[in-house]
Amino acid sequence: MKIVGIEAIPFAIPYAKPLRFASGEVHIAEHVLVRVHTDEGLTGTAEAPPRPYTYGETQESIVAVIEKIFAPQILGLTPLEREAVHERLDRTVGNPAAKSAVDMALWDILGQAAGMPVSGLLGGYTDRMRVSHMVGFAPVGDMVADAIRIRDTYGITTFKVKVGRKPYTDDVAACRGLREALGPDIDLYIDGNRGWSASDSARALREMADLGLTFAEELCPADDVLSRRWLVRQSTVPFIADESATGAAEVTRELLGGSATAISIKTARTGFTGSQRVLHLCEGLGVETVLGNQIDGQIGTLCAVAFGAAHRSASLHAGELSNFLDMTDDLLTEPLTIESGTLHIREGAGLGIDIDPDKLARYRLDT
Ligand code: MUC
Ligand code: MG
Repeated sequence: MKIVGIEAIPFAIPYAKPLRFASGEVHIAEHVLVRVHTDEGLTGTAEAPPRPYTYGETQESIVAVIEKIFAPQILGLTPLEREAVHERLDRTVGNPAAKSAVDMALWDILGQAAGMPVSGLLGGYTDRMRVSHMVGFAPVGDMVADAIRIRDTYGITTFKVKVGRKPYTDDVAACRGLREALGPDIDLYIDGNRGWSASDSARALREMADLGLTFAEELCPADDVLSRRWLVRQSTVPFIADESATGAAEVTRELLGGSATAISIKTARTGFTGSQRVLHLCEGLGVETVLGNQIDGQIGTLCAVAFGAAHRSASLHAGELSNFLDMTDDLLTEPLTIESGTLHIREGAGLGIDIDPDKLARYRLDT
């Protein structure tokens, strides 16, 4: 079975509720639907969500790199030759979302060809994950109301609070408001998207010492090398590297350099193949991971839960699988549902991604 075509289809779906955080904000999901076609009629599907302010990818750059650079290099290979595919994709540095979508679409083909779910092929640990929800910047009262609505509607009891604003005391007040409103049984952790200095981060962590946070993520830039190590040494909770650790080599550098003590794994950034490398590296080093979210739509979320549920260590903590709830619509024929704070993988062969043709026609930008 050979790869005979790759489509990169840009589409745009507005958010009902934009997400705001220290390194940017998202009002419209301007993603790319990636379809890999084979000569035996199987099609693998995945979604690439560009994050321009983080990795420099845009919707246009993803379409261009797939059509002009990646497709010509991998057409004619078989979906089993994943090492050869990655060798060719990795001649080009960067472009993580574009590479990941191609990788996950290839796994979808493998699952369909084998008649088995991708989650089972990856590891088959369980069929579901507990869900963690991100609370973006807003006045404290709105953040609290949002978290209560999400808890009461979907049964979600883990929240990642976006921090990194100046003054840092606004974020401390927001976290305190959330803890007071939600009570002691909720898991709360924070993500600064590099917005604070190391010294403000240290002060904020001290002032929130009584809030029972479970993790602190990317509070200050990893490029502030010595001050970040200084901060991580004094953190009393695992310090997650997210955008500073986008692959196995960076994960190794950040962990061995003392600039992180836990790792965020995002299938939108490392696909299934690279995410497995990172996960196994972390397992070998005895480092905790959290399944992150690159503000994925439902297709990306289905990929993320397939990966997280496949692995014991990836499913220990709640996975960030709920950003799609804030979108006005999506492309799946059968929408994802979160109940009792839990999201299930799709049974059946491959990833179980079934695209609604009318929705794709409505939201695609290339026709
Ligand atoms: C996160 O964990 O940082 C915001 C930017 C991005 O790339 O992902 C989100 C969430
Ligand atoms: Mg993050």
